[in-house]
Amino acid sequence: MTKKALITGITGQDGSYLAEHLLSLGYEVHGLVRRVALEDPQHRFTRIATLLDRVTLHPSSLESYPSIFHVISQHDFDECYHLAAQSFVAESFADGFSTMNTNINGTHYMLAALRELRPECRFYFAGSSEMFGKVREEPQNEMTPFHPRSPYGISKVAGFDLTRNYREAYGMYCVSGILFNHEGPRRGHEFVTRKITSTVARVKLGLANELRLGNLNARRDWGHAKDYVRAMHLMLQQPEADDFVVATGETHTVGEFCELAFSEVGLNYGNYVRVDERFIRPAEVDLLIGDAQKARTQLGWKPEYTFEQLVKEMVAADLEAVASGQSAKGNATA
Ligand code: NDP
Ligand code: GDR
Repeated sequence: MTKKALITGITGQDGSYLAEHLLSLGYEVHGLVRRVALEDPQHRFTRIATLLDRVTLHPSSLESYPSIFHVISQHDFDECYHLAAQSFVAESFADGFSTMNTNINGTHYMLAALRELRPECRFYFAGSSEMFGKVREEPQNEMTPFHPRSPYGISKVAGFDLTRNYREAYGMYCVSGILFNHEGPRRGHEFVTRKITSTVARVKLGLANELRLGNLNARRDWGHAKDYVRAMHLMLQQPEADDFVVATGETHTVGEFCELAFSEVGLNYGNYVRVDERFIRPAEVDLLIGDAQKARTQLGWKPEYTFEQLVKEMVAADLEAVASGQSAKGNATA
């Protein structure tokens, strides 16, 4: 029997890769999208442009319980991947209230509607390494305590707790992936990796002469989004619902990412990168490095991309995109 999956946030980086992955496995894929997106498909659906004839999109908003309830009432979904969120940490400092509202209530609405209508549907929550924040140990695993450092991180801890509570209180199959940073050519331009690789391309092509960044010393465990969506799917195929850390186990500074990305086009990053106070956060997460041993052992998951391959692919895609004047959201075929 064909399985039916609902993806919230299908227009985002992860949603687009996950939709492709599930389609390749024979799933019937549905996506929850904002009504404004349906009205402006050329700009809003760039990441899923090549999938539009193979997925069913439903207008809804994370701020509206009735709209979520209506979508879930229409199909007997087997799996639900709740990826939609205000996902930019810096924006959560600018407007913590709307981040909290979307991320916490949105998750609660999804869980409540599933409990009411589809209690057998398996639920995945997009948890984050930002929940570890001011880290208590290195590397971080499923037992590491949380200490979030931003409204975004706090909203993800609340989503994680809600997900666990629905599992424990109502016996539903609800899991959280604690995913460390994952990137790729479809990454939003506001995130540091894409900001770096798109500027590298513009510098190389003579369209820019500097890259203004905040904290160059922050360390992140960066993987490739294509690898991470495989883990999301595997988490919903287990005999028992459980939470998993997904990470590469390698950490690099923002400065090291810059060095490698500029060197890909034969340039020295020191000649272009400037520190700009505007991009320094009120509270920073200094160091993230994940221990994904449990995912490796129990899910049989491991990343296929190396850090070097990730940077190479992103720089190459941005060189091509900038040269051809492509849309800011990235090429759906990348
Ligand atoms: P993106 O920012 O690329 O995508 C976010 C998605 O959420 C978009 O589809 C966006 O829709 C949708 N969305 C945002 N607000 C609303 C709303 N109010 N109503 C309906 N839809 C909304 O994020 P990623 O793909 O990178 O991440 C996916 C999830 O995983 C997020 O929850 C993120 O917090 C989490 N995460 C991501 C990690 C990463 O490194 N990428 C690591 C750990 C967790 P639209 O296109 O209309 O804006
Ligand atoms: P992050 O990703 O906050 O880890 O959240 P981001 O790429 O925004 O920042 C990574 C690190 O780079 C530093 N930095 C800058 N960041 C941005 N965006 N712009 C800059 O100019 C800049 N200069 C330095 C940041 O301070 C930070 O230390 C991402 C998101 O995808 C979340 O949704 C997800 O949960 C986490 O990863 C895991």
